[in-house]
Amino acid sequence: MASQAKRVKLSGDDRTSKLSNLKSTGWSEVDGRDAIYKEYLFKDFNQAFGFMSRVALKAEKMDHHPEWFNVYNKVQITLSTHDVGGLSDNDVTLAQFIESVAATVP
Ligand code: HBI
Repeated sequence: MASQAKRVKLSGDDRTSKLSNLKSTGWSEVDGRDAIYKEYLFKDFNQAFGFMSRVALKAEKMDHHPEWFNVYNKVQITLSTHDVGGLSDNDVTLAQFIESVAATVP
């Protein structure tokens, strides 16, 4: 499966470059963990849950799942690859997809 090929822990310049791009869109590194985090605020629960539904379908298709928390219009997302104990290209791909979905929410 494609996502298996991406389950290699990012390191070195590759990790630095990809993290830099993600940070430019508001993602941040998690203290004490090789993971990234972003919080999204939507108009209401309907928009938040619709966003989560779209991301969930992509996550299932990738076989790569976010750690997330939702209360009303807020969605807090942490991404890391459990199988390698840190960030992989799967997390980069899913973060980029998450950004693309969030950009479509009015
Ligand atoms: N999601 N974030 C994340 N990290 C994983 O390692 C992972 C996953 N979803 C499914 C999954 N791994 C399984 O495919 C493997 O544990 C077999």
